[in-house]
Amino acid sequence: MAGKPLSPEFRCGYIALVGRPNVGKSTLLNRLLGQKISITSKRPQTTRHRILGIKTGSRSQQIYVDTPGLHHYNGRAMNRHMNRAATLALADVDVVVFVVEGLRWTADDDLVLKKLEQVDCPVVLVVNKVDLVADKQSLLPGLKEMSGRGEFEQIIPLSASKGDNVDALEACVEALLPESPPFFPEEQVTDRSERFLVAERIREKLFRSLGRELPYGLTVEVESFRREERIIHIHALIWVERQSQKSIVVGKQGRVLKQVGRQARLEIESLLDSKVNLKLWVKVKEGWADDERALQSLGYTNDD
Ligand SMILES: Nc1nc2c(ncn2[C@@H]2O[C@H](COP(=O)(O)OP(=O)(O)OP(=O)(O)O)[C@@H](O)[C@H]2O)c(=O)[nH]1
Ligand SMILES: [Mg+2]
Repeated sequence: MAGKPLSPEFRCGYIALVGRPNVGKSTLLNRLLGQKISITSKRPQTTRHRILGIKTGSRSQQIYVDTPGLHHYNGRAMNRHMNRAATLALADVDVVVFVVEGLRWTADDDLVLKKLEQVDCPVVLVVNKVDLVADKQSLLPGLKEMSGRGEFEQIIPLSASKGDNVDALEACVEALLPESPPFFPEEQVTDRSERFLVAERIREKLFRSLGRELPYGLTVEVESFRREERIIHIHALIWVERQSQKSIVVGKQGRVLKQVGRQARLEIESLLDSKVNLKLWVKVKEGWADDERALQSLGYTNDD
């Protein structure tokens, strides 16, 4: 694109990826972009913010918005923040991609469908994880049944983790974008800072290493980020809600924290293309995840 005149038919616009937790929205974003922008895990409620993934080609600039999973929640401030962030992402987009998991339909999918009644842009239904549908015979009637649940521009079965049929989604989305010059420079792939991406990689390793309950009570904050000629020094704080959680995150003789730190450092080195010295501390902030002010100070802001 650089230097070349833009074709008058160039398209550009925003595409929100929405759905209940754990259906594969972030995996799909990374697959569409061909690189890791959003963190993923087998635990629901991994994504906590809106995150842009920008893909610029010769015909279009597709600006995908990854979102937290919409869900019925128990009133905790963090869950409220996540649902609000996902809902806000529906405003002012050109296309909505509603992601569901195989042929399973749950109460949270209904919640998403209800939200979508308020949008007036086209909605594409993505049936993800088709690689897990054992009975392939059930796929066609299953898709037909799905089509009766709402007004969808198209229904696209795919596998985000294997990459099957993702190009069909991209072609569909591209055709639905308005003609417009690009909004972002062609080399920009996200709106998020290096600090944010680093904190997220650390959180991913924690989510993947820790047991079932713990991940929801922790968050990561990059306290300092200092670039030297050949190395970047990063200090990060892992905030937990209770003292007992701190010992779990640290592990026996510091083993868990050490392993998380090593895994995160390797990924961050490749992300930043530099040697990294990563130092992690675990700190307790009582009940931070249900405290609006604590949330704000830890980066969970209203417009985010
Ligand atoms: N088998 C299979 N697994 C998938 C596929 N797509 C995603 N997954 C897995 O599903 C889990 C959830 O994926 P995520 O991308 O984190 O899901 P999400 O919708 O972003 O989840 P939240 O951020 O919690 O809302 C991970 O373990 C993924 O590896 C797929 O196409 N096939
Ligand atoms: Mg996600």
